[in-house]
Amino acid sequence: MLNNVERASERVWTALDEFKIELPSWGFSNTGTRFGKFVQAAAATTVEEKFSDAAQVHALTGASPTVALHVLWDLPCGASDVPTIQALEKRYSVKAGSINPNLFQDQQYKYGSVANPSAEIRQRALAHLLDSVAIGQALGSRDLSLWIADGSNYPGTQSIRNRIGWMEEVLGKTHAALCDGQRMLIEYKPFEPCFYHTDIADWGMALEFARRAGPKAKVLVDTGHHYQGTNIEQIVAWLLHLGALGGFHFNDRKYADDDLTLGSIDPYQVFRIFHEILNASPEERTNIAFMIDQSHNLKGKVEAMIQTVVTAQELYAKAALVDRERLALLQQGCMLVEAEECLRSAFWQDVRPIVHNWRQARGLPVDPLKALAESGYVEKITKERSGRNSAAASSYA
Ligand code: PSV
Ligand code: MN
Repeated sequence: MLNNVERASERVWTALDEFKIELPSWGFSNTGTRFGKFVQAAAATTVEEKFSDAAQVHALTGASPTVALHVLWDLPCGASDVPTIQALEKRYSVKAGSINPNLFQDQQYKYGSVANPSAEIRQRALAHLLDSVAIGQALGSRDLSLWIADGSNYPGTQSIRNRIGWMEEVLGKTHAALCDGQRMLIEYKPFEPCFYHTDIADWGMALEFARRAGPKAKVLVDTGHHYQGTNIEQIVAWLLHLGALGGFHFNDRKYADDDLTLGSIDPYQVFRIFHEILNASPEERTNIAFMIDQSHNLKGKVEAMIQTVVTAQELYAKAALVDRERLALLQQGCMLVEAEECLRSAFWQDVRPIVHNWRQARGLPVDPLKALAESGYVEKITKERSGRNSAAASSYA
């Protein structure tokens, strides 16, 4: 018979074994704010370097076997770049993960992409989506991850209603091209780059677009894409209830879409989100894509990614510690303080010793950040890449 402590440890180990989180290729390259970029000597300058960095994070954490690709940034020639990606998958033993079409950068998208008033531009946006579906199929990637930045900046300048129809039409056609096992995830964001209206502004709009597109369409929750004070775990509970939760883009924020390290501002919120996920059935959980969406302007990129994965594992482990049976009884009896304490006590428990034991048992470094520092990897890539990065820095001057 296991005692309570052993049972809790077992729950944490099971949770850690199943927890995988995808790395964003763009999190390894130089990115910045709209005011400028602080170029880092060690940042990845090619897709191969992004794979190499992702592989390093996975080797040290054992939790990130896939890397999300942004089509325009990582496959600039579209489907003809697929063999290059496949060769990198082999060389670095990390797989391509979600495929992210880019409908926000091209000059033609000034007034929108799939919701642009021009039928010709909408058609071009659809063509890019269909190319991205084909890339996903060629790479055997499950998820097409859509962030559509469309919207407008001033009242009266666009027909909100027309744009709903245009968006619906293109998403429906994209859904029709998906093969078995492929999904499309619809991400929402209330503002930025548009500052009056955004065509997919919240989870309700994303859900409705997903429902109308078809059963392979699900909602993607980016934790940085909400107004201050939004109860994100409630959105998560609803999407789970409706079988519509496709996945997450994890990051933290203090003000807007700040791209801060997961849990650096509000770890309790991440814990509450994970608590809702661990309340779901194991089947529901296997189909939730956990992805990081962070671009670090100041922190070292590989270091920040490892710190993020480790934080995610720790918060997931804490959520696994919650005594759900007891909590359910307390909730049923409206034992408010006891119920809250039951949840809080899991959050406040230091799970690091359990996570360390788990890492040791799985042949992983007990402290991945320390192992990175000792590996000499960052020094090596700094030497190899600094020339290219300083050339880029002078071109931004
Ligand atoms: C937009 O803010 C976003 O969250 C989308 O997921 C993009 O693909 C990503 O950031 C990278 O710019
Ligand atoms: Mn995102």
